[in-house]
Amino acid sequence: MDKMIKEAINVLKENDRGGYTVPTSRLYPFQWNWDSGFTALGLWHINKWRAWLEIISLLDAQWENGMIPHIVFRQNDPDYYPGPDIWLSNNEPPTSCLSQPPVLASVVLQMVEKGTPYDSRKAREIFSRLMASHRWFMESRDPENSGVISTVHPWETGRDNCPDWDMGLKNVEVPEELESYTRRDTMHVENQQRPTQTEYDKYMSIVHFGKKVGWDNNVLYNEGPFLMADPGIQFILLRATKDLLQLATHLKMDEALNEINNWVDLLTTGSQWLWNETVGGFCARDIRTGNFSDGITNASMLCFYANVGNELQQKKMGAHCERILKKCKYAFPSWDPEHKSFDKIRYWRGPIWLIMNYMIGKGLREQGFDMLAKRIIDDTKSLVDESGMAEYFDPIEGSPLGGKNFSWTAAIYLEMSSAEGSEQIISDLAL
Ligand code: 9WN
Repeated sequence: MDKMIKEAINVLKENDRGGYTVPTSRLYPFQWNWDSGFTALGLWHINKWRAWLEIISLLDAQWENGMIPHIVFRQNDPDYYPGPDIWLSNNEPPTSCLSQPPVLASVVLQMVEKGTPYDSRKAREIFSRLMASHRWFMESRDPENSGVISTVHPWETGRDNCPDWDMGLKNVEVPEELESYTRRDTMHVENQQRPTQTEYDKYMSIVHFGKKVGWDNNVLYNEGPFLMADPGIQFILLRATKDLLQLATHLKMDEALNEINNWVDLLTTGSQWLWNETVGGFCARDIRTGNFSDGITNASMLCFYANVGNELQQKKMGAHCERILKKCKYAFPSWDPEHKSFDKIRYWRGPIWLIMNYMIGKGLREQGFDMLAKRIIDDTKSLVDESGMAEYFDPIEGSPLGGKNFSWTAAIYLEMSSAEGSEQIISDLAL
């Protein structure tokens, strides 16, 4: 255990690029949005100031309209495609032109709750930035004020090639003028563990469309090639909004309370639109056709984290959780192992992601599903103890997949170890 704690600390130190952390070297050589959020949780146990810096450096790239971009390019790097010269964001620092699941307010609240008066001061400085980013989601990704948050690109969901998006991607046409390109990801990770070429062509086609319309969010919503609702973004945003409310109360930002309370109500109502009666669970949904995805994912399980659903719905989700755990040696797969599209090694079509486990475990515990929470947290720690700080893991074999020495894996390991009493060991080993 001490050995792995030391290794986790080293991973975070090695991936530090001076004020921000890359997810892993070579494969992802830039700063990613939700990666930095989770990484800050781990850094906090090593160096509190450095944890705040992780968040401040990400917010430094926030757009004027409030959007926190999904990638920040502080230097070019030929190891990744598509880089800054493809996105052409026309701002400083250059960024991608989409966002990612908004975990920041939850991370900041946690740092403040566990922290010192100094942490409250920092949070006060960044509170209005967080408000602006939530406002951006509520306005740009839900222009109809329905409480259902849309997403215009699978990359924005952070669960890039999950079968949830297959139906939406089917309608994306690859334009003839799409420039030819060379993928870099498959030079670092085996093909079978990454999205397919067809999926990549569609990802790039959406980027092509976005650029053509100057990333106008209204056009993307009304005419864009892809428009789906993601239980991941919906539940993470709802949880983060509730956390923002707590933060506002704690920091005495009373003038913000009304607006945040309205968002909580709206998102709670909108979340019901994701309930798929046929599956008996929360699923992704195509906003234009109303068609549902038919699989339970690790994002569906975030209903507990957001505390969404009535008693019966949560009971049904608990039953899905139990059923799925029985099918896997390790928890929690990104796609239902009993579904025909399950693929235990291909990225978001089966493998386990520690950040998702962290949020699922937390939610289950808060809603009183203690046994399920324990299984998920125990499995998460075992995966790292047995297979190291991989990007993702095979839920049947437990083997490491994707990139190695991964920042958010290391960070979640530290966060979970600290929750179980290793706080002192971590700070001793961090010296
Ligand atoms: C595209 C960095 C990111 C994560 C995402 C994960 C993967 C990128 C990619 O890596 O996405 O954003 O190139 O595959 O899907 O969740 O933030 O770790």
